[in-house]
Amino acid sequence: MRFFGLNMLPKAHTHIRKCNIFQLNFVKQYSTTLEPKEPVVLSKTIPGPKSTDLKTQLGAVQSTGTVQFFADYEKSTGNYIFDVDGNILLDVYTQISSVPLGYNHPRLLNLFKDDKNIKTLINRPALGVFPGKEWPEKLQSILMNIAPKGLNKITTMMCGSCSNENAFKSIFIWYQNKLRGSTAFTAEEMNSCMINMPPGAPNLSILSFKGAFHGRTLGALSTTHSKYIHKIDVPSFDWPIASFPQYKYPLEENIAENKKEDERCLGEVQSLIDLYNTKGKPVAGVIVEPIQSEGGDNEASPEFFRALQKICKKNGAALLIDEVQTGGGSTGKFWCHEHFNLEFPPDVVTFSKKLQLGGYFHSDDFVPKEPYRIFNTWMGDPGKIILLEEILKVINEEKLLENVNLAGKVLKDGLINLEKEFPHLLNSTRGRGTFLAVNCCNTKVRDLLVNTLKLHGVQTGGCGEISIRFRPALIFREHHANIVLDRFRTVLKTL
Ligand code: PSZ
Repeated sequence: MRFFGLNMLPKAHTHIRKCNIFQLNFVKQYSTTLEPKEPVVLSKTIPGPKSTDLKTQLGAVQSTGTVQFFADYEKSTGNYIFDVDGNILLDVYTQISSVPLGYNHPRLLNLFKDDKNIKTLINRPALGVFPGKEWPEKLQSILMNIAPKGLNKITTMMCGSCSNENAFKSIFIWYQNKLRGSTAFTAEEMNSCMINMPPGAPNLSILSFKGAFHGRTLGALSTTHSKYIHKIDVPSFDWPIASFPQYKYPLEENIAENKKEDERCLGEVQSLIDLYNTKGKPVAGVIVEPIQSEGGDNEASPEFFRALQKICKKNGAALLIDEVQTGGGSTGKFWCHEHFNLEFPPDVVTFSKKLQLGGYFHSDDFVPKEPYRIFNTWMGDPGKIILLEEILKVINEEKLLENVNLAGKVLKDGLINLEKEFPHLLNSTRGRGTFLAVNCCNTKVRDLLVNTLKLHGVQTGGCGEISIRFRPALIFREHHANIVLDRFRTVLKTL
């Protein structure tokens, strides 16, 4: 077959090896991930026939409306996801932005040849009660090592939603603690909280932004506003929702207008804080994504975030930055908010996805004085920390953040060129590192492009109403960006 070879890879890092998956030559790159040279699509449709059969099988017990295809995770490798119909897609969506080192990275596979690691995996503790002897050291050397500057405490959790959910609770507890000072809980508080009434269950709120996505659990869902289908029929808190900036692109040609947009949104934040104060539901915290992801990859300027932090400080509200999707390096810095040069550390930073387990970093102030207030069975997972430790080593050793900036520049410049070639179809390329998106002229064209790109071997994702987003792994290189751009051009020409 014709599609494997060497010519698109940087020579110093590559050599070719026979590999018996399909008896094809695979390209070996960097710390040994074997990859096909380019995508292969064998089936006429995706899902192909085998995926369709499996969908029917799964449909007997589960809703399958969101399933795109069934993957073969034994064969998937590096930046390429293999499906059960023999299709090999260049994956620039990576399980909704959650795969840092691609598929079957040899360094991660190796970890589970170690008996000690297997024992960590199978003896999963209730970490809040019976942590293993290595847990304090692991938290210090792995998670605190990547803590956002100024945050010296960590609460580990499972997923993004439950991280936000518990972070909200920490913020409410912090807020009430400021009011209560050193006095003990009153009998009235203890009794009223049991029937969901104030003063024990106080009327506090979290301010969020239109277009935000912070999860689907009940508290987090009240701060999610990206699609009605996430929310309809589910009761929500009456919490304030401010506008998030909607910029005009290219940014450098719309500076004054975009600055006005920042001011409009920030004005709304302050007015809503005032309004909810008078309503008797003071804003205890503000939650914000550094780049709104599900809502359409909406960016806001560093100035916006710095001013938002000032508003929070002035009004005694905590600033929670949700780095569930942006955290872990794909914006070219480990945390996206590092791009903003905030005057103070954020109060809380939540994470999940690429970091394998969920949780939040915070300062001492957000540790409840009493035990057992922020708690659940697992409180994270030491098995996932084994993976995270190795992932962080590879990121450092292979300078993957530098790579993200290099590969991201190729992809971003290429998208801007495609915009110029196809101005009736594409506009508003934006983002940082490889965390990029482009707008299409309408939703129909966007959906068509995402689907046709897949049939040309590139798995992307839609976000918002009209955007295509790119969320490759950190091992996505310049030559992968060129493949994406070539295929994208081919697809655009067909419209
Ligand atoms: O439709 C969904 O449920 C999706 S699609 C992408 C996500 C969820 N992202 C999860 C996410 C996120 O992007 C941000 C910024 N905050 C919180 C979450 C929730 O994380 P999980 O899904 O782990 O609960």
